[in-house]
Amino acid sequence: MSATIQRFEGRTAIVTGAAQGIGAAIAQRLASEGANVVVADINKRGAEKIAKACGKASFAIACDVGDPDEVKALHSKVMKRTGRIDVLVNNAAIVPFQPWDKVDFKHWREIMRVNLDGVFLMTRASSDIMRKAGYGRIVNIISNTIFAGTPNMAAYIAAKGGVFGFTRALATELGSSNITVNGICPGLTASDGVMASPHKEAFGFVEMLQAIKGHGKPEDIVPAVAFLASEEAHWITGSTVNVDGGMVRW
Ligand code: NAD
Ligand code: 4PL
Repeated sequence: MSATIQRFEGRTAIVTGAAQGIGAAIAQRLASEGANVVVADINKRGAEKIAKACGKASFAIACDVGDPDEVKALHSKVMKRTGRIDVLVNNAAIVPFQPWDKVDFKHWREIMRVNLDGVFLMTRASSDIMRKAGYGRIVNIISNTIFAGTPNMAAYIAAKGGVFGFTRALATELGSSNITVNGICPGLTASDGVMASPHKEAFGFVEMLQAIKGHGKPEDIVPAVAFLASEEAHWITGSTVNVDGGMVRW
């Protein structure tokens, strides 16, 4: 899709987990609307490929969002290169398929480290820069599993529920700095990760629950993210929007 509007001209946007899947689609859309996109991912080569597709104002940074030192290093690099952070999309996550019998403390901790601590670390560092500038847009990618209680994802759903609550709390903390914080809950989406996992077997069942039929694709998630990341969404904060073909109708 070639967007003609340029809502992100002159803006720097960090998209985590953008080497593939939903994050890659978000990164390319923000770039097509003029953003300098920081493609942040633990997968360095994948991130470089997407940064190239985003165009020459964008660049890749290898970063594990759950590692405090790596998150700190990412923020110094971004500030050196662009001097600003206008948009943060917390999209990076592990999307496990883990039957309850296999949910041990090691699994639980790793999911919390990446999917919840990662959101905290990225947001702590980015929002401190946004506060100084007096402008910011934070969009957290959650999941409609927090409403559905989808099987084989207990630790994941617990972490995403944490991000849902954090979105509301942070909206309160950052409102006076002209920073909005909102969430998006995708339903089952044909991302690279999902298509390489047992989750892909669930499309038929999920479609049966949807108000609008079809299989969710990364491109279906992007418009709501871009809107909340734009200047004109200034009156919306602390909100979470389901983007799932009406699966849970929340
Ligand atoms: P994906 O597995 O296709 O891609 C995830 C990306 O995150 C990968 O590039 C991976 O390398 C990166 N990543 C993983 N751990 C990381 C870390 N520690 N630091 C930095 N990057 C890391 O996933 P996806 O399906 O595109 O999911 C993207 C987001 O959407 C996630 O937050 C996921 O929870 C959410 N979501 C996905 C679905 C779905 O059905 N695909 C549904 C609801 C929500
Ligand atoms: C409905 O977030 O929202 C499977 C895998 N099914 O990761 C998800 C649904 C999955 C989802 C998700």
